Amino acid sequence: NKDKEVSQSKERRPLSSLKKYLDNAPPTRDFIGALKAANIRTGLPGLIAEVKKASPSRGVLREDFDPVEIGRAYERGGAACLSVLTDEKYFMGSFENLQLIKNAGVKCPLLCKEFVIDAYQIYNARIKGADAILLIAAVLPDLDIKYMIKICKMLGLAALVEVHDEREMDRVLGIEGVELIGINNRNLETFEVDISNTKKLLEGERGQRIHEKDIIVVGESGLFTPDDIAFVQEAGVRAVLVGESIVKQSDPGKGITG
Ligand code: IGP
Repeated sequence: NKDKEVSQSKERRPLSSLKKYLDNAPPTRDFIGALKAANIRTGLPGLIAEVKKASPSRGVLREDFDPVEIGRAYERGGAACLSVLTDEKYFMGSFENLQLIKNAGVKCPLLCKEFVIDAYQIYNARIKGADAILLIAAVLPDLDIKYMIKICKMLGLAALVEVHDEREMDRVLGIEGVELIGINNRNLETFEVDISNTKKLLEGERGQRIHEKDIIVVGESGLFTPDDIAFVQEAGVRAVLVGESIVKQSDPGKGITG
């Protein structure tokens, strides 16, 4: 039975078939370095601007969605990095969008926003032009996170490890090699957003540990106004991930600097 499983998964996704593409893949860009540089340059959190057509909680965000136009506008507007949804089922994204943006000459490092549950997806993201991937602590055991971070390092990718409560934060702080943690303000079960979640998870001893480990924290979801950004910055983030509020603007690059 086990053999059958292996051969089926091989048939579906032969990792070896990716090898020749991996050997020819151009070098990755420094995702974390770009966030740090933007933070130091502007005194504001580095922006990861999200290319997102739709979401389960909000439906279609933009009818005239053109991933390349949006990616270019974000870059012009001063985003440090981009996040590109590749999940098709819930976000109407695609790997094609990631490749289109990369091939259009956008220079910002790219986060592949995919629900990663196995190593194949990481190799695939690397080949399709990603510079970073997302690892969601709510769906991955500690050992998988540790193993996937090793794969990322080997491939030159950054890993954004996402948490949304204290328990996940404590787990992730115990995993070797974590350099970038995202705090999601959206409760994944109720879809409710509360930006004070970022503050809550950075208070006290946790904040201290993060500082000592030189981990960059990204405030994620539900950020709309300059006050929201100031609030999470005050809480200790050096980067933010913003989707809805900027993707909906008539000029998505313009909303960034304001
Ligand atoms: C962006 P918002 O509220 O600005 O559109 O959120 C981003 O944080 C959100 O899309 C997100 C997400 C995720 C999507 C955060 N973590 C995990 C899919 C999977």
